[in-house]
Amino acid sequence: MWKLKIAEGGSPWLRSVNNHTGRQVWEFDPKLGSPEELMEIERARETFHKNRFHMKHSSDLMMRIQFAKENPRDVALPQVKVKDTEDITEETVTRTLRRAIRFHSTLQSHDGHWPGDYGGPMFLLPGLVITLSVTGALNAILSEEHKKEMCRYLYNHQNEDGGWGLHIEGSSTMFGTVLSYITLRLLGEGANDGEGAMEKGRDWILEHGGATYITSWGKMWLSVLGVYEWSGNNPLPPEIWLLPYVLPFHPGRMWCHCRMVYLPMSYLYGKRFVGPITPTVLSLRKELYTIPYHHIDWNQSRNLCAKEDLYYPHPLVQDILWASLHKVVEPILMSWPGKKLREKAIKTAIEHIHYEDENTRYICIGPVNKVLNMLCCWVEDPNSEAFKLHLPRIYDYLWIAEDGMKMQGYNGSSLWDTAFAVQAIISTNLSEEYEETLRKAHVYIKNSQVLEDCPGDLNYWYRHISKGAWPFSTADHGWPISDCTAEGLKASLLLSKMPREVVGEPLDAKRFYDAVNVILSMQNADGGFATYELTRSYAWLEIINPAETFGDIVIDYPYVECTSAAIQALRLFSKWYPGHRRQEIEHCIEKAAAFIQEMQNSDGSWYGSWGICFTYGAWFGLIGLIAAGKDFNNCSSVRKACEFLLSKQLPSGGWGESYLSSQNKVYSNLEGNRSHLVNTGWAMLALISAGQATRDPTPLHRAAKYLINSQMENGDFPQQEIIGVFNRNCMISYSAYRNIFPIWALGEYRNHVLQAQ
Ligand code: LAN
Repeated sequence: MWKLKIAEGGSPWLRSVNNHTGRQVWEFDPKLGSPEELMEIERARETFHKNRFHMKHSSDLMMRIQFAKENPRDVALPQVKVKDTEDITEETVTRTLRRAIRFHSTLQSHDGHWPGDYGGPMFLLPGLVITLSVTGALNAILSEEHKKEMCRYLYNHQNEDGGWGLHIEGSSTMFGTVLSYITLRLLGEGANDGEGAMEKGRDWILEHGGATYITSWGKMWLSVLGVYEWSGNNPLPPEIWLLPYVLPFHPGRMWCHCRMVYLPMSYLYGKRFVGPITPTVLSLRKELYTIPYHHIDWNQSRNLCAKEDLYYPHPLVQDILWASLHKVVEPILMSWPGKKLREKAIKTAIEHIHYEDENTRYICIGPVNKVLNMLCCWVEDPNSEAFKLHLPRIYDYLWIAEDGMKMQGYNGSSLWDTAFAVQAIISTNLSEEYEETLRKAHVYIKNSQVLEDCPGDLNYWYRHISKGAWPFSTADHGWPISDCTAEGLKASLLLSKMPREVVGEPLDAKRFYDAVNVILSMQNADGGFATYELTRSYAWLEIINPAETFGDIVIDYPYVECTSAAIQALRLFSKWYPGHRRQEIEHCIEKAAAFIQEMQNSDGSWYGSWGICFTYGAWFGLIGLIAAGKDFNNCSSVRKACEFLLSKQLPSGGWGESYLSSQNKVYSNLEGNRSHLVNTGWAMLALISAGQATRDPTPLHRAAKYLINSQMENGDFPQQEIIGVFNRNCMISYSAYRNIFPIWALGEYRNHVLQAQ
């Protein structure tokens, strides 16, 4: 049976700054599991498989089954429901909350965090499997059980038309389909296996023009594997790293995720690296194309992209730029004396790769550069220590649920979920009943703060300060993020005001000051906050975004959420530490609030945000303004935002946004106008903070009813549609949100709506 292990090292090649706090790794042990447990898991798998076209999101049941065994709950409180005609009583809400928090507490791991499935994107696992195949490490790293579960995952997420999407709920794309198909083949599936599934996948590819129509990132992966020629790629010259920083398109000015992904890509491109040509590779060359491989016009293929994949089409200037680089500059750099420059650029690139690896303890900033960096280390030297240090960190990205084994979008979302869970529990005013949970969470948050800046000259490495920041996942990952720092700070400030015999020692004031310092250092001149760094260049740079499937990736844009989180954290901090950098903080908050108002659309909504656009934007937008001292009476932005939200409430009482909201920047309900627990939670939190209860509590009662009635027998809430998003077009799972947001919203509802009546 599979078992989730928390905060364990176990390999001499693993490095950690805090004894692996937050590390989550699944291991297979054939000796584990009673027949009943194995049956329960099998049943969960079968149910998922049976409903897979209709319910594409798994419910993270492998972990939940394990934790239910490990942390049995004391006597469960009986369930409560509210009838349509009935009013909600305080007793009902309190009971629902107790049941929900008790349940959620059983999902907490011993190091204090809430582990969970952070899957969703379908293009991540292929990068790993291609890298492992090319480096010959596949069988050493993936057991037969791993491979079986990965195949299960891929088959489970094949769409009815035979293709695969960019993410689990997306319609089929060439990027998703070709990569998933290849991954299955590399994992050992034959071209006609899967009871017709492989054939259907291949048909999808061929009917849509063949693999030359894959997006640019796909072209890169295919070239590495040897099933596509490098001359069919648009140039990714590593020489860009040698240019002066004053140029607006210097990679040091780009969004760190974009910079960190194109860095190893440019190394591989500069070397034109191709893995060993195996019989499978030769066979794939035949399987993926409509014409014989050696007849393909690679120059023409550079700019092909299936219409299903095209979210951000290349503007003409980009095509001209790539064509001139391809035809004029590349030939120079590939032959003497231009080659000298190429060698220098490649050396610079690998230096930056090593720096990133070392300073994330080989986790890397995300799943894409993780595997690309690992590949580059192997290409540089297959026997290198760096490659060995990379290998055990692969498991940090793998997660298993009843739909199979996937590669996650990060090495977990642990700090983020823990900071939210703490705030949710505290909001209920029932904290004294959950002391143990809060104490453990406190330990986790304290252990996850980043204590040092990265080494060396930060400017040389294009790095912002990190000391005092909180990351999204673990301290070993260590990249500082503006809103994670803010949420970490808020949660630890709240905990510092609780009795220390109960929740443990508070953080030293100095560590709060460090966090405040990070937040203040991340404000842009326009008042807004981006994600990991200051915004370092211009939005027009998006014209050179070559990734057809992603929007808004080139620079780190300021966002309403990050800005709002900063306001809230600074406000809370100032309340309890009024003497520290007061004026700077006031000034920062004022500018940040102005930015939030500036970002609001004329209909009162906010987009340009990370979550599913509108309800998430409204939650942060409104709470930020309120924390900055605006209110319904003195601020028209607040009024407009409330109106906007109220206009979107559904007959079923809640709110439910489709991922199309984010893609199209137009508010879109879920199919059938269904409500979604998480959207409903966000909308309630926003409205309650803006004083809706005193104006007209009816919409809040209706929403609360929906939340209460959705609770399941065991205190859990059902998993619904996928809720997170990045780069406009790709969805990502936040598996703890179905528990956190009903608790938080009902907590606020209990204290600010019911008790205020
Ligand atoms: C994340 C995860 C966390 C998230 C929040 C902190 C919630 C947000 O408020 C700011 C943005 C951030 C940090 C974020 C940005 C995009 C990420 C890093 C991700 C969604 C996790 C995975 C995604 C990353 C870009 C995936 C790799 C794909 C590429 C296109 C490089």
